[in-house]
Amino acid sequence: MATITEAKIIITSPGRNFVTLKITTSDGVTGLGDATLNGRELAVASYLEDHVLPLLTGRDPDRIEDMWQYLYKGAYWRRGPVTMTAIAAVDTALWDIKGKVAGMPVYDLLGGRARDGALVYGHASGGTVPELLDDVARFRDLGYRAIRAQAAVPGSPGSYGVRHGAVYEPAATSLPEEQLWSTEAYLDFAPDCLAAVRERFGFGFHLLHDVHHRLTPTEAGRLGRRLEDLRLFWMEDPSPAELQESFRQIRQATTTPIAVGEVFNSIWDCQQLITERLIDYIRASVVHAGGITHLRRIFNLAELYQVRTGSHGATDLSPVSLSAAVHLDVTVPNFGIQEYMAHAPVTHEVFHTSYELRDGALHPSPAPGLGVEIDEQAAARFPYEPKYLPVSRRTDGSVHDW
Ligand code: EZ4
Ligand code: CO
Repeated sequence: MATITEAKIIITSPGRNFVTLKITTSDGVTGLGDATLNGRELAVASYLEDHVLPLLTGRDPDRIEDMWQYLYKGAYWRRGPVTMTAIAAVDTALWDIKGKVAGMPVYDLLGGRARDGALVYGHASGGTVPELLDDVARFRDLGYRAIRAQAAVPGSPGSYGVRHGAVYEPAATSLPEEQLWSTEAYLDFAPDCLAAVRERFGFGFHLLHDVHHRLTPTEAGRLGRRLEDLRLFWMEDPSPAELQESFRQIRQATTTPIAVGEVFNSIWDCQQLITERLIDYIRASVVHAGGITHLRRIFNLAELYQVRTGSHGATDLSPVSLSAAVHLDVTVPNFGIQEYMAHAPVTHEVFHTSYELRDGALHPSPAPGLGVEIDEQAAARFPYEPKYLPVSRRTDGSVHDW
């Protein structure tokens, strides 16, 4: 029996911060897992370094489900983003190792491909509507078949999702930037802005929009109703989702499809949303929802209720978890779409990937495991930089959901 002989944490900042777990077995096989929790990176690094790595040496890397149960139940303290991201890193690394040992890509370990590639959506944005339209045109020219559209709201400088420079990266400052938010200005602007996209480009592609948790269920229902004729693929994170039953109100108000879940950590965060069909797409990710093992459980539950998948895939999810997501995406029958913000070129100096974007879809490579390797010497050239996500404040100075 092979055993785990070494496990280490690699913290690196090629373009942005990433925390990566690398596990090595007695047979010399290595596996990678993403452990990046944007803005709280070192908490997961410590959870792994101080409390999980000492448990790994000598254990059997083949027993992935047992490891998951051991780390989840064995901690006694359950769920939460830090714990679940740490478990995800171990889980993902063990799937990578199992694939390499078997000589199979992870999608074959998961039952084989149910589709050729994973349809992705790109992020178009603009400081003005004309700028947004130019950016949508750029994504159309690149062959994207699904595009998310976000633009700066006049009178609300803290609009979510607007790119400054080449890459959209909200965790950009060494202390949290405080941004001004006006729900009224947003609700006045968003329907006209999205209508301008359909007017110029028509309906021959999927159009998505991210509300980023900023509306009440009443406001979200009103927005969804106003957007119905634009036939969005989805309206993302219309409201914060701690109160799962609140989505019933949004659901009853509109037929615009609803997606939620990028901040979820476990199946229990979305159990009611799924089993009562309060959403159309579940956005939980490999890295923040307990790894391939747990995300597959969420996706399988969703399948029973005709809820499709739409995994989070912003650039703060490293190429390791993006690759893991694509391996899982191509196997599940209820796949919907995969978010894809291409990583900055400098990120690929550290993470060597093998998935490919073709015809608006990501295709995992048939290489054994996950098909991602880390260049540790390159990683050492990019030391950790403390960076925080912004904070939203309403026009009266009170804190709002960012
Ligand atoms: O704000 O990943 O749909 N994508 C998103 C992301 C999140 C970031 C937070 O770290 O909402 O851009
Ligand atoms: Co989002």
